[in-house]
Amino acid sequence: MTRGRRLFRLPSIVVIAAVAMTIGVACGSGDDNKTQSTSTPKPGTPSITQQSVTQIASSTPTAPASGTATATGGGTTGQTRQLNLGAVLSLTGAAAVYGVSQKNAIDLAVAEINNNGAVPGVKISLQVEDDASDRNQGINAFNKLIAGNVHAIIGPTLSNTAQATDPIAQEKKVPVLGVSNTAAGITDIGDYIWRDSLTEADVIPQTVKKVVDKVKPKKAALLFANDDAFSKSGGDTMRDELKKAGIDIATEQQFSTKDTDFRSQLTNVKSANVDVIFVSALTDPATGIVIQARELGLKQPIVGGNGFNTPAIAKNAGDAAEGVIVGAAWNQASTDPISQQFLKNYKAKYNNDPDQFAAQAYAGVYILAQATKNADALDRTAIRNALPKIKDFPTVLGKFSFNDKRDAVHAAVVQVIKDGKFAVYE
Ligand code: 1QQ
Repeated sequence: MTRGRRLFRLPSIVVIAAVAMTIGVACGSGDDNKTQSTSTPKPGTPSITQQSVTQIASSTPTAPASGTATATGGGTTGQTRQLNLGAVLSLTGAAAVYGVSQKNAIDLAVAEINNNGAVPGVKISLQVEDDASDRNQGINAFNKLIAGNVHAIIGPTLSNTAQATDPIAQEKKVPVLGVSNTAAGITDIGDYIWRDSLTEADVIPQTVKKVVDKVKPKKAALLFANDDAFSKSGGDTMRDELKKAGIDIATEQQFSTKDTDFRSQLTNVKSANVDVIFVSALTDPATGIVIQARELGLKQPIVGGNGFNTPAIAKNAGDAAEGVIVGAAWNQASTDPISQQFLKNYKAKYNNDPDQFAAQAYAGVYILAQATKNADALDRTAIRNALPKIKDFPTVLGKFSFNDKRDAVHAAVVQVIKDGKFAVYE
């Protein structure tokens, strides 16, 4: 029976999403440009004043909501549920390139849902808080949103911050959906903590396998930041997977996320004569390492972890970034109609391409809206309890499910930077 319903639901949701998103391009600009212009720092620009933005749901749908409700066979006739959604994002600070991309995508999804009835029966009131890429600011943002009665929180951008914020939400029984946390152990914090972001442990085995097939390395170097939860966890996973593949890790080098000069570590890498260089780092150190490695004459393939999944790497490292390999949860080459439509709508609204972080954040809004629709009641616990029912749910990331550890299940892709863009590494 579940299967029958699913088969019925799949095509109609795809069609509705496509229709709603098309309308979204035409009418989703006014409101969002306002929040957009108040809260979008230039990627990489440090220390812009911390942001807090509230975007209240528009009450007048512009799409034929009754028609879409009939088409899904959804059970919410007449009554609209308002999901009070909080988002804690790194709009400033070291992780701003990821957070700004996430905010853009969340605004797009909220506009589609509020203005076009993309999830019939659900509207969203969105409150975005900037955690400034900092644990303490993240804690303040979580406390503020929880006291303000949000039903659920998306974020925070960094695993490093999630380690500090998520126990607060768990204690207060507020569901959290991480959309970019990839470190090990985040969902172990408790049964209110979920994520739609594939972990490093999900993605890196596939990346290593591809690199082994194509590069056939015998010796590797491993570099990672030792003061960031994601960077350390990614480094651990890379080490495990390289060992499993029988590759000798000839040298391990550590650095801090704030470092800008990696020449001593890279000089050690140079004398180790390796075949491939693995790097687990956030965008700024990742960019510095790529540039300085090439300056020092290191020509080996560089393989990054999730921190490399931003166009900022190619933009800021230029030619030095060509050939960099990174596993991801999404690539714009996906032929999935939801993905194609998302790409079109995002480009129309923001005049640039979305990245993996945008796709995951966009999927996160739809997942929480769908859970709100399916929930037995409109409250935190009911929404949390509806999350396990998200199974083979059509999203921009492909068919999406949660596993029994509340982590994401969907296909991953290995990418390579080619002509300044992420192409599929084949
Ligand atoms: C994490 C990450 C970062 C690269 C996300 C922005 O994966 O902190 O978990």
